[in-house]
Amino acid sequence: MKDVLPPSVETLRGDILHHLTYTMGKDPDHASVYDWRMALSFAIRDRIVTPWFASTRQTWEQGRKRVYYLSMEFLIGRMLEDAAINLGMRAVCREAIEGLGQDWHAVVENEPDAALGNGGLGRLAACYMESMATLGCAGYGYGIRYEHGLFKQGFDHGRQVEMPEDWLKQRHPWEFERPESAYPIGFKGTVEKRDGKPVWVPAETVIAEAYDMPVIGWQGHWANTLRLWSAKSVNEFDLNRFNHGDYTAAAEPETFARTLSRVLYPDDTTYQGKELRLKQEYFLTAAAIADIIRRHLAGGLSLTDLPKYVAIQMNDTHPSIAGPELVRVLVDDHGMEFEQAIAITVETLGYTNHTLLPEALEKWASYLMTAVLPRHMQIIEEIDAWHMRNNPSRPHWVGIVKNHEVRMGELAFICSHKVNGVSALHTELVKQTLFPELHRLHPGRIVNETNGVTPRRWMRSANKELSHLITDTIGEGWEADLDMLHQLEPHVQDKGFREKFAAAKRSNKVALSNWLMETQGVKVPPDALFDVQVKRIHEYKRQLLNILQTIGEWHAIRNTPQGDYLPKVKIFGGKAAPGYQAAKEIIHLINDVAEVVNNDPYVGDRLKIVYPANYNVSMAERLIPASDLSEQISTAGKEASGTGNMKFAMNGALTIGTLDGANVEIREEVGADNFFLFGLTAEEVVEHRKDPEHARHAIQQSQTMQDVLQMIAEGRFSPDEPTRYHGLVHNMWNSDYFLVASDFEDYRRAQAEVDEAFRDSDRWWRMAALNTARMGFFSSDRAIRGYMEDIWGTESAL
Ligand code: 26V
Repeated sequence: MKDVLPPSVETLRGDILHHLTYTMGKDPDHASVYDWRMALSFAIRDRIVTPWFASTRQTWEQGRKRVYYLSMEFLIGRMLEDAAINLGMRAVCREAIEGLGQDWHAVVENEPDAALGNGGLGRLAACYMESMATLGCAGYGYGIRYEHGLFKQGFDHGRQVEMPEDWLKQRHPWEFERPESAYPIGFKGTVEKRDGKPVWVPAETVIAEAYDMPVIGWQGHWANTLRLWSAKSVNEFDLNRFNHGDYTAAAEPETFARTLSRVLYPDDTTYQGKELRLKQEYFLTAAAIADIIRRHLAGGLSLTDLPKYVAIQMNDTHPSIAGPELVRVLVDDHGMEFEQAIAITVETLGYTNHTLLPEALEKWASYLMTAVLPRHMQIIEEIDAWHMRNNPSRPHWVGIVKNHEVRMGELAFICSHKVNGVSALHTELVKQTLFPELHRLHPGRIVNETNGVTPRRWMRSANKELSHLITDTIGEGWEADLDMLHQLEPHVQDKGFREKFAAAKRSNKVALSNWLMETQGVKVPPDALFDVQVKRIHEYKRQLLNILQTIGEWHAIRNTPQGDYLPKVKIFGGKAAPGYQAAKEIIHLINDVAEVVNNDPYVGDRLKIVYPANYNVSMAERLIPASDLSEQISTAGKEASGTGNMKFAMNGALTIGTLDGANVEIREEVGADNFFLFGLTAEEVVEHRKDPEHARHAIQQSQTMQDVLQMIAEGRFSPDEPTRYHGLVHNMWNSDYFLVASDFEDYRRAQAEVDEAFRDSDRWWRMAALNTARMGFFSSDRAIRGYMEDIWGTESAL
C-alpha cells in the first residue's frame, strides 16, 4: 500500500475548524477543550478511513484468510496520540492545535481511557490488534462495548473505594455505529425435535449491534477493525404499555437487554459462576460467529473451506463456547454432519491460556449451562463423547464434563488445533501440570508464544526522550523492527551515549516528580532511585513482600539515622478486585505505611512512598518511562508471563525479579549481569510448601522480618486501630501460601545489590542501556508473527 503523507499544518487546521463547526456545532470562541479534542479526533479519523477501506477491499479482492481475535477484554487506553503517531502526523497535529490557541497536552489528556479490560490479558489484546495492523495481518478483533469499563479507584483513609467508570457519557469519536450489522442472540428455552432434528427454541432474545473502530498500524500501511458488540432489545420499547401510562414498564425490555453489555466484570482473580457473566460470554461469541459465517458465505465460499479462510483465536477460555456454537451453527443451521462439523471447528479454533491459578479456571455448573444454553450443553456432551471415542486411552478423570461441571479449559483444548501458553516457563507448566493427559494424547498441540508489547505505544509514544535518542543513534525504523535496538550495543560503551541515556531518564523522572507533586501533594527528589511496582493487586504478585521490605528500610533509617542511605521513592499502583479482601488489606497497609513514613521527620527525603489512585494505561505511560527499578516479584510458577516487565525493561529500567513468567526470558536476553534475580524457583516453591512450617522457619531466620511483623502487629502504622493487621500478621506466621517469608531475606539481598549498583552510576547506566538494547525480542510484532506462522497459517498482506 502507498505511503500516506501527513497533511500540512494549514490543511489540518482547516479540517479541525470544519469539524468543530459542522460536527460539533461549536463556535471556536466558545469551544471547550473537549470540543477541540473531538474536532481533532475527527480530523485524524478522516485520515484513517482511506487506508482502512483499502485494507478491507484488498482482503476481499485477494480472497485472504482472516484472523478473528475473540476477547472479553480490550484494554486500549487513549487513542488520539497513538493514531496520530501511527499516521506520522503527531507533530502536525500539535502544531495545528497550538496554532489554534490550545494546549496540546490538555487536549490529549482530555480523552478518557477506554478501560475495557482488567489488566494483562486485556492490554495484550490491545497490543496484538496494533501489531496485526502493523504487520498487515488481515483480521478483526471482537469484543463487548461495555457501557462501564473497569471501575475508578479512589482511596478513603487508605482504603480502596470503587466508583463507576463512565467513558461513554461523552461522545466516542473513534467508533462507527453499524445498526445494519445486528444479530439476534438467544438464551434459555428448550430443544425440540423437528423431523428428527434438534431445534433450539430460545426463551429470551437480545440483539447484538456492532460498533466498529479502525485500528491503524504503524505508518498507516494497513488498518483492521475492532468490532465491539452492544446489546439492544428486540422490541426496544413497549408502546402498548406506554400508551396505558406505564412509562417505566414500557422501557423494561430495553433495560433488561442492555444489562448484557452494561459492565465489565472487575474480578480477574476468581471465577464466580454468575449467570450474567456466562451470558456475556455467549453474547460476544455468538455475535462473532454469526458475523464470521455471514462474511464467509458472502464471499461465495463453502463452509467446508472455513479453516482455509478463517482462523479464530480465543483469548483465554472466556469465549470458549465458540467450539459448541460453531458446531451448532454448522449442524443445526447448515445441515452438516457432526463429525465433519467438529473437525472443521478444531481446524479453525486456537486457544491461548493465560493463567494456571485454579480459582481463575472457568467451570460452569452443568445445570446453569443447561438452563442458559440447552442446545450447547447437548453439543458439549457430544464433543466429550466424540473425544473419548477417538482417544480410548483417555483416563476416566479427564474430560469436559466432570462432577456436574463444564470445564472450559478442557473444552477449549479439545475444540482447538493449537493451544498456547504465553511464556516459555508457563507453556511448560501448561503441558506438565494443567493438561498433562491431553498433552500426551495430542503431542504437538501445545505451543509457546511468548507475549510481546507494542513499541509504538510503549516506547515511541510514551517515551519521546528515549525514542529521539534511539533514532539519533541508530536511525529510523526501529519501531517496526525492534531487533534493530541491538545496534545500540556498541554505543553503550560510549560515555557520551550513556550520559544522554541517563539524561533522557532524568527528564522523565522530573516530569513524574512534578506530576506527583501536583496530583498527590508529595515531593519526591528526581535523583532518588524510582522503584516501581504497578499491576493488579494480588497475593501472588506479592506487593506485600515489597511493602514489608520497605518497612525494613524505614526501620533501618530510624535505628541508625546517621547511616548513608540511598534516597529512594517506592511507587505503587494498581486496583484490587472489589470482593478480594486480602488484596484490599494490602492496599490499606501500603497507604498506612506511606502515611507514617512520608511524615517522619527523621526520614526526610531518603524514603518516600507514593500510591497514586486509579492506575490505568495512561498512568502506566507516565510511570514506566520514569522508572529505574521494575518490581517483578511474583511467587515463581504463578505469573503466566507478565507484560509490564517487558515495558519497563525496554524503557531502561532494571528488573528485580523472580524466575517467573517471561522474567526468565527477559533475563536470558538482557544478560544475567543486568538483572537482579532472587527467590525460589517454581520447583522449589512446590517443595517448600510440603513443609507446613515453612513460614515460621523462615521468619525465625530473619531478624528484620520479625521486627517488621512486630511493628505492624503493634499498630505502628494503624495507631487509630492497633489490631487492624493482626489477621495479616497471623497469616504470615501460620500459612503464607505465596511464600513471602521464604523469599524475604533473598529479596533484601537483591535490593541491597540494587542500591550498590545505583550508586555506581557508570555501571547503572551501562546496565540500563543494555536492557533497552537487548529487548527487541519482546515486540508484539515478533509475537504476532509467531501466531501467524504456528497457529493461524496466514501471511502478511503488505
Ligand atoms: C479471569 C477472569 C476469571 C473469571 C471472571 C473474569 C475474569 C477476567 C479476566 C481474567 C483473566 C485472568 C488471566 C490474566 O489476566 N492473565 C494474565 O495474562 C497476561 C497476558 O498473557 C499475562 O502477562 C499475565 O501474567 C497473566 O496473569
